[in-house]
Amino acid sequence: IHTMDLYYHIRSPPCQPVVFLARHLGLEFNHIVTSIYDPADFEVLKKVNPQHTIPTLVDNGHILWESYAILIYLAEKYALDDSLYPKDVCERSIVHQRLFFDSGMFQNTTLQALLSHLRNNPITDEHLAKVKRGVEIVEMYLTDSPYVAGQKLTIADFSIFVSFCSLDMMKYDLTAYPNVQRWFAKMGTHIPDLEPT
Ligand SMILES: N[C@@H](CCC(=O)N[C@@H](CS)C(=O)NCC(=O)O)C(=O)O
Repeated sequence: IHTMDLYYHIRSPPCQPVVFLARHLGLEFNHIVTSIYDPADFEVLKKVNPQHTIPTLVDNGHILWESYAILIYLAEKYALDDSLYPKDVCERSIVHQRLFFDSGMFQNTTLQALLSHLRNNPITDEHLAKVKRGVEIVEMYLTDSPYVAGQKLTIADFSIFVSFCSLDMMKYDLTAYPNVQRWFAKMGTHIPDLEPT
């Protein structure tokens, strides 16, 4: 079995869903630790991915970046069945809706909030309102469903879980969101060797 290269950094939230999904699927990566702040690493990354973002996957010459595209690729190519990325058109469309919600809004909102927190920069009320709106939307996804896209664990759970890890790291208060709390705790059971992020 060949190994895939993953350009990544442990402290990069967008890398984590990919690492967690790989663990869940039992896949192995050759991890190429890449600090986007290190000029030498940056040059190496830029040769592979002109957009120079991590995560970047290289699977037998096939180069892919954007964590969402990587999650879909890994699930389609390496999952034993279609439960993580359902083939049913309607079920799949809900997974896409959740992924695009994270991609278009929630990942960036939570990532910027975490960065402000870590740098001791003030977070504006407007930004906090956006975080809250995102959290409320996920609480709503989980109203009658154990997972964000319905009855089964899907790749959307991995993405949105990591956005909540960012909030968890900044000690964001989730007590008003019981569905999110229940789901967040359960997600740990789907990821072998979940380390504090
Ligand atoms: N939407 C992208 C975000 C990737 C991203 O922005 N990663 C950051 C590190 S946390 C990065 O590589 N920044 C370097 C750059 O944009 O030059 C994804 O989900 O993969």
